[in-house]
Amino acid sequence: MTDRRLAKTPHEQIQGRVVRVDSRMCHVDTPKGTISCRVRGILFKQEKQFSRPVAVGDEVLIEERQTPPALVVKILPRRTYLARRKAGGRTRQIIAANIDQAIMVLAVANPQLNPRLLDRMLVAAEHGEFEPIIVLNKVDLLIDQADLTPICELYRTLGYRVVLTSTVSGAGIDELRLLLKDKVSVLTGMSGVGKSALLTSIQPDLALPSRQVSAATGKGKHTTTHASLIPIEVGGYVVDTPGIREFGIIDMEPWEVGHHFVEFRPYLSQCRFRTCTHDHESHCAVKAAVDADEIDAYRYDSYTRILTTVRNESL
Ligand SMILES: Nc1nc2c(ncn2[C@@H]2O[C@H](COP(=O)(O)OP(=O)(O)OP(=O)(O)O)[C@@H](O)[C@H]2O)c(=O)[nH]1
Ligand SMILES: [Mg+2]
Ligand SMILES: [Zn+2]
Repeated sequence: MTDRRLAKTPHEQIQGRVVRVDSRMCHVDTPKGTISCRVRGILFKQEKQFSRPVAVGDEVLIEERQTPPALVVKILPRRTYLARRKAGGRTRQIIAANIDQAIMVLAVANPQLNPRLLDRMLVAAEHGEFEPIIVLNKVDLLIDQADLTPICELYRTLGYRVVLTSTVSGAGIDELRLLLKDKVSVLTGMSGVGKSALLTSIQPDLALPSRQVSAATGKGKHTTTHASLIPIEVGGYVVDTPGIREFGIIDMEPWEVGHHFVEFRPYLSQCRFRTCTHDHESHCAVKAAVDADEIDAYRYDSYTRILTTVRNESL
């Protein structure tokens, strides 16, 4: 006679890493291989902060069922995450979790280089506490590469690594591949800057979708629709994310923004007010440093723009 209670014994739980997320399903890399899972409904209800409870990179516990699919039953605490605010809305979306470094890809042309966007991305990376690496792609489109010297110098002086690449000439690809080795890296940047093309250059058999930038608008078409974690031959994973049109700065108090500008940090303790936002306050060491040319005026201008966004978002 069968003991009916046996059928109800708790299911065995397996730990794995989410490598792909579709609307309600996700694919989890486990010691038993990649398993397709449904996300337990309660996790959607419990999620207050983000539009979806599971992101690529998440470490999760899953339970296999007699009839597939398996079930994601628990999301383990995240070490880091990269998130954005959905365009036009207030819901936040996690792009990837538990990542070591963010490869911030910008094109030097087509679409046009946007250092304001770069500063926003850097703030998000500093806030998320992962290492940012700046990749300036499509250098083959420049007649004179010396045009990039000021921007390279500015960000290198701040301590960031800046890599110049071209998927056409192959410049910088070996350097980028070495930087990716044994790390979990997220590639982020506007649509059409060449994220997928860079991954294909690093490892041709990744065969990711890549399409032409719209000639009419100069904007890339939204080619990559689902983020996924891709194992690479040299070791590690990369995350190719859908293009980011609006890179939201989220979950931040106005006074925190200055902490994410690395060059402000030495001055912060010298401002009179601990919660100084370095725009209207008196006795502000950051503003004094800008006036003394110790802090780059362009970066300070980026700062004030981001501060305005953060203030509006926290209203
Ligand atoms: N000239 C030139 N074109 C490039 C380079 N890298 C990529 N492209 C082109 O730029 C276009 C967009 O490249 P993708 O790799 O699809 O861009 P993406 O960042 O993945 O875009 P989304 O998936 O939409 O976010 C394609 O037509 C590529 O061939 C480069 O180094 N030089
Ligand atoms: Mg792509
Ligand atoms: Zn100040």
